[in-house]
Amino acid sequence: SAQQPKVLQHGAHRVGKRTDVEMATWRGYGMGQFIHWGVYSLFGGELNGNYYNGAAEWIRSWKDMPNGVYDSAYKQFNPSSFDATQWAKMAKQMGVRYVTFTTKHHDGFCLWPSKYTDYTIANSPCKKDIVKQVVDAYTKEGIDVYLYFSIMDWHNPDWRYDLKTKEDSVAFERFKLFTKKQLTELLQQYPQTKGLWFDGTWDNSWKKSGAFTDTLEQYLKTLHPGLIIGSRFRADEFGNRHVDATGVLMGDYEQGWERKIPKTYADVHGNDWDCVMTIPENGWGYQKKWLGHWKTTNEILEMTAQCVSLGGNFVLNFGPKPDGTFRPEEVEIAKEAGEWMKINNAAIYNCEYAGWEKQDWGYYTKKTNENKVYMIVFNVPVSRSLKVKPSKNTLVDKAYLLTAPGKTLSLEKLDYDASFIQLPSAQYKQPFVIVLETKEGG
Ligand code: FHN
Repeated sequence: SAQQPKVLQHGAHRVGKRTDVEMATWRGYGMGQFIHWGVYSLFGGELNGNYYNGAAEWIRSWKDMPNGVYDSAYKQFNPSSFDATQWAKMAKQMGVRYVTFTTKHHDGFCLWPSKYTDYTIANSPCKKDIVKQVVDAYTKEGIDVYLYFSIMDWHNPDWRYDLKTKEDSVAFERFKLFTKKQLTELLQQYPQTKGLWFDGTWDNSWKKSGAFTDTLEQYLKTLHPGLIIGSRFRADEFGNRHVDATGVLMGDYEQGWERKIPKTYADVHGNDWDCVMTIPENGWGYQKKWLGHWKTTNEILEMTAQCVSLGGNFVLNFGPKPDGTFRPEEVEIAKEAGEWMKINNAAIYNCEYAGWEKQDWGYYTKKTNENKVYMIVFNVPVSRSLKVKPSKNTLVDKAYLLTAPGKTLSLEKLDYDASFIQLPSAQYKQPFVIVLETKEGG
C-alpha cells in the first residue's frame, strides 16, 4: 500500500515561502554582512606563537589551550578603537542591506550585559553594551540587524552535548530555560532586531528537544511579530533538522549554505536561502595570519551575483580585531565592493531568479515585479558576442549597458529563441551590467 505521509506535531508549520512584507524585504536584500567578534578575537588564532589549525573562533576548544586561560581572557577585552558608527558607515558604503552580528558565540561570552550570566561584556574592562551600539548604529544607517546566537554554550555548566543520564536532563532543563530567558532579553532590549540567526544546534541534546524548540520558536515570534528565523534553529520530534520528516523546510529560509553556493536553481528546492561566506578559506573570527587563499573583490562580487541569480542573498563575513578595527584587507574589499555596488546595485537589490538558461559570460537576475532582466557579465569572450536566451514566452525588447541607458545595443537574432548581443570594442576590466527590457511574446 502507498506510504502515508507522517503526521508531525513539531514539523514545518508552513509549506512554501512566507508571503509577508518582512520576508519580502529580506528576499530583496541581495548582499549582507556577517560579523564575528568576541573573546576569541583576542587570540587571533594564536597561542604562545603557535597557530591553531582551525577556525580562529574555535580556539577555546584547542587541546593546547590551558584550562581557564580562555575563560578569563575576557578580562582583557577592551576594544579601545571600537566605533559602531564607523562599522555601520563602512557597511553602508559597501552596499550591504543587512548585518548579522554575534551576540554570543560557542564560547558563551555575551556581548550584551545579560542578566542571566556573569560572563558578559559588563564584567570586561570594555563595559559598553556592544550589541546595543551595533544595533543602533546599523539601524541608523538603514541596515537591518539580525542577531547571531549560539545555542551551544561552552561556558554554561548546564550545557550538554547529549542527554544520557537523568542528571543530564535535569541540567539541560535549566539550560533551556536560560536560553529562553536570554533570547527574550535580546528581543526586548533590541526591538529593532529583524531576525535571529541560530547556530550550534547540531548536538543530540538539542535534537532531542524538538517540542521545546518548536514552542520556543512560536513564542519568540509572538513576542516579536515578523521575526525571521532560518532553518538552523529547531528540530522535529524525530530529531530532523532543517527539513522535517515529511521533507518540508522548518524555518523561514534555508540556512545550510555555509561557504558553499548552489549551482542550479533546482538545488534550492523552491526555498528562500542565503549563503554565508568567509574571505579566507575558513575562519570567521579574527585571525592574525590569513593562510592560504583569500578572496578578491571580484570573486566576492561574482559570488554575490551567483547567489542573487539563484534567488538567494550573499552574506560576507568580517572578523574585527580585538581593538575593534577591521584589518586592512577587509576595509579594502568593503571599499572596492562598494564602488561596484554603487554603480551596479540595480542588478542586485530586489532581484530574483530570472528562469533563463545560464550562459558562460555570467549571471542573470530579474527585478522583482518588473519586466527587467540584468546580465551581470564577468567573462567577455574574445568575439565580444554574448548569447542571450530568454525563458519561454519572453522577448527582449531593448538592451543597453546599465551605465549608458541612452545607447541601445543591437541584438542579432540567432534562431527562434536566442540572440547575440555585440559588445562595443573596449577594455572590460570590471564586471558590468547589461539591462534587458522584456515583454511577453514569442
Ligand atoms: O561553528 C560555527 C562557526 O564558528 C561559525 O560561526 C559559522 C558561521 O556560519 N557557524 C558554525 C559552523 O557552522
